[in-house]
Amino acid sequence: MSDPTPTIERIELHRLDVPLVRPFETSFGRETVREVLLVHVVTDAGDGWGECVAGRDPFYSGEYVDGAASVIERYLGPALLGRHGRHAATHHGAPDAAGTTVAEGPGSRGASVPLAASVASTLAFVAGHRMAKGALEAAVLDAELRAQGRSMGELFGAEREWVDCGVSVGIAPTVEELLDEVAGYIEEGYRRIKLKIKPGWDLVPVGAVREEIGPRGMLQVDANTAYTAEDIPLLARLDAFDLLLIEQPFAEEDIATHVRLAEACVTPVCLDESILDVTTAIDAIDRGATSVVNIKPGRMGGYLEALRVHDACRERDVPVWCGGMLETGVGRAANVALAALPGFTLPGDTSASARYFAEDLTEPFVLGEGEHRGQLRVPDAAGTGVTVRDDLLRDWASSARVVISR
Ligand code: SMG
Ligand code: MG
Repeated sequence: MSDPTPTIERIELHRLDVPLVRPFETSFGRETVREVLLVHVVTDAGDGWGECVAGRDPFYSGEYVDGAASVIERYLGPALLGRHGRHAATHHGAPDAAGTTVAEGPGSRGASVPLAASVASTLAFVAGHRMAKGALEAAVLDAELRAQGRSMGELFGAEREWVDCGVSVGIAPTVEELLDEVAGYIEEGYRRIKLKIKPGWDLVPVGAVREEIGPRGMLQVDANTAYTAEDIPLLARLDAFDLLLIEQPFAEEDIATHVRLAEACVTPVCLDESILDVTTAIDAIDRGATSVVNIKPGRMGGYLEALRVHDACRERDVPVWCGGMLETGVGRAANVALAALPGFTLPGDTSASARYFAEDLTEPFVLGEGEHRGQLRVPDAAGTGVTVRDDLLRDWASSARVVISR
């Protein structure tokens, strides 16, 4: 613990086009290629990698990958390097108790990773852009933990060696094709199925899948904000299918309509897009808008905030599960470590690499067998525990890397 806090020397941005094994369709669009933004942070104590979860288009949220790369290049990267930004000069390299992320009292996980714990406060002068900030913080965290020889799971407080995996199933051209796809995932061992829904693709496909997987199969749905208050009676009819939860049927800002739905149905309502940090999480829980929370570190500005959301939910007996954003092995590794915390009592969208990619950017995540069927092993090597493949970084590059230096 007496190691000096590392100093960031350089930040590199890598843009990749990673082909998907099959198109992924949601209520807001269809992806055939995952456009990935990777952040590589080089410090005087070693380097680290973080993955930005922003998508190609600003449809899931207001953030998108070109915007994230731009805000990092123009504002966030230079601030972390101490070049400019309102707080950069005071916080960089000298995190102190004024950094909100480390001033959380004893037992705070941030205390042993002072550089990573200072990132959020250093970047707070930029409004929003949580996915961009989260990618930077993840890269710094990886570098700092590698330098200490500690894994993400160790820092986070992972209590399991294996985590239960679910799979998110996109909107299919026909119900028959959906049933085929679901049957394939069940065969592979996935422990929970999540169906993407939208108006016109809800009761019928959900009913068909419930029939196919039987009454005991874990099933949930995700609407990605595609419905409005008028649809409450229709959504309440999903109660017939004994779902684990209904995820984010209404707009990100619309907490009130989620409360109304929660009052109108038995199925738990779960917020995803609406939960931006621990404050919005507690507010949504207190108001009765969400009785389960989808934790996606990228959406919350990073893993350290995600830990706070986990802890706040646990104190309130609100179950959480780990969401996914079609991450490569870089982001998946950290998600799997997070999902090993005790509050993650439901299977996550932490699928195997093969769910999306024929080849992963790191060692692939492969579902276990026997008693670990439908589970992924939590990496235990330092940092994320995975290594980025240089060959694929080159082969999949969609533009020249950007270097931000002091
Ligand atoms: O990584 O398996 C994954 C994706 C899971 O459905 C998933 N994510 O709203 O939860 C969600 C979506 C957002 C991503 S859509 C591009
Ligand atoms: Mg979702």
